[in-house]
Amino acid sequence: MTRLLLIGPPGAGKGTQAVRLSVACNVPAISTGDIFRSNVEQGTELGVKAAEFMNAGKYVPDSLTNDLVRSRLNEADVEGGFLLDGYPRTVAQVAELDDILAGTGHSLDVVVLLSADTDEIVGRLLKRAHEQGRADDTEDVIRHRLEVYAEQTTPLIDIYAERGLVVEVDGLGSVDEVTTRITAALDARGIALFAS
Ligand code: B4P
Repeated sequence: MTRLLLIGPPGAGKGTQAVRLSVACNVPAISTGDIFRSNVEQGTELGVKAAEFMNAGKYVPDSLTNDLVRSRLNEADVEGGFLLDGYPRTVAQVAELDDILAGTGHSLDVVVLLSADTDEIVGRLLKRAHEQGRADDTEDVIRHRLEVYAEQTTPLIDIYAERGLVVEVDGLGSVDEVTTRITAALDARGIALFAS
């Protein structure tokens, strides 16, 4: 019955770790980035609107993002818990999530803050650009995404830290090492873990 958030700069490894933590915590992972990308690929109305922002390294407007998450968090499979990867990313999204959770009578258990320095992040994303050709992984767009993160998402760290929810985990090292660090931090907070 774990409800957790994964926050961190682009390229810190949120998506990579979310897949593993979803198994470790036995909850569905919900990645707003993945949902937007899938809508872009399918050419939906949401995808067309989202692509304009994503390709420029901007956040998709809160109005679009909040509706999407509200409807996803009302689905039956998240009643027993969830992992939100990359949401919330703005102060307005925090308020929206608070409201959604208040409506369900649940609260968050932990916010995992995955950290990584800028050079490492830029290197990883340029590598991903080479491998996957994502439109938001060019160097200029990556730098802009980092600025947007610093401006709009870092204030969330204090908000959740004041609630006593944040565990910071170093995102440098191999994917396995980072997973081990996160699961150890969750275990130390009494979060139930399942064997993968
Ligand atoms: P995301 O999909 O969340 O994109 P991201 O931040 O680049 O992904 P992530 O951080 O998960 O990448 P990962 O480290 O796993 O969002 C994309 C866009 O969607 C946003 O820019 C925004 O426009 C929009 N969006 C999403 N959510 C939104 C919201 N709530 N509000 C508004 N807009 C929103 O992977 C990076 C690379 O590093 C990969 O190639 C991976 O293989 C590699 N890697 C991972 N861990 C590694 C390790 N330990 N060592 C070496 N490489 C590693």
